[in-house]
Amino acid sequence: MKFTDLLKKRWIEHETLVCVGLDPYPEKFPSNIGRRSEDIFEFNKAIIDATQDLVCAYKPQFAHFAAVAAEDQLKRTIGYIKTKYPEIPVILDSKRGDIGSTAAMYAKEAFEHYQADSVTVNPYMGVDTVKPFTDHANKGTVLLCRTSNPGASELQNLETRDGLKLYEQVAKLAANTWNEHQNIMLVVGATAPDEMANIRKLTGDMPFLVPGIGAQGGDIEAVVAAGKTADGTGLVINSSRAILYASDSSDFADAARAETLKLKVAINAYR
Ligand code: NUP
Repeated sequence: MKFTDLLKKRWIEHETLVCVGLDPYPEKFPSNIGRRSEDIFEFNKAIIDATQDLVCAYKPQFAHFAAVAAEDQLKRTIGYIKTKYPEIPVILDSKRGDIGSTAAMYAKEAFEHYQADSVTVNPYMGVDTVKPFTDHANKGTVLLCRTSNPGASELQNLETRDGLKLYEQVAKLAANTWNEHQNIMLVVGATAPDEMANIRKLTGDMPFLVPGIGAQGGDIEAVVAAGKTADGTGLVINSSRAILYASDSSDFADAARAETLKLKVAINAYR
């Protein structure tokens, strides 16, 4: 099934906009799991089994695996989701971006090697570097538009032509000329609700990946008000550390479930 259809089905059938981010820090794992890079899959599996009915997506972050030479653990994690819970879309967060010929290899890496349903991409190099991803019509391409980090406004909020900010130009291109296959989604940080409202005006019902809730302090009510679509969906609201490390003891999976449920209920209260 097409990535965007998987997502829509999940939003409706499971009444959830929550995405659990899989950002493994082995040194934070509970001692019953072990704290080696080889223990990452078992940790992720416990988190996935404990939260699968509460999420609309999972988002493994590539660097957290690659930094400890655990790419095999990433492949196993995505393979596990795709086999056991094939209806849950996986967003591989690797923020790729390069000239077209290399971008095609990054797309192959994400969609064929790792079997992700979508991948985060830096659009700064322009259309020829985005197209190798969007040409995979059934997969999702998640473009950085207005990120959640403290320095995001330094470049992304710069004024450009037609009175639009740089992030608004990205949103406009993404919603129009770049979106031939209707498979683009945008990263819009929870820490920037005003910008999110501007982006929503430019993009119709385009789905947003929203990091910045939880550990980064984004406000759920403001995010839902600024970003939801007319049917109360349109958002994939990610939380990583606040869920994964809710407890550092053997009850970590139960604690992760409780945090995920809390976030789901809090979001739904404002939809
Ligand atoms: O703008 C962005 N902000 C952000 O935090 C774009 C992202 N992809 N992320 C990612 O979301 C970040 O790399 C991390 O994997 C996750 C946020 O984690 P946490 O703050 O919920 O722990």
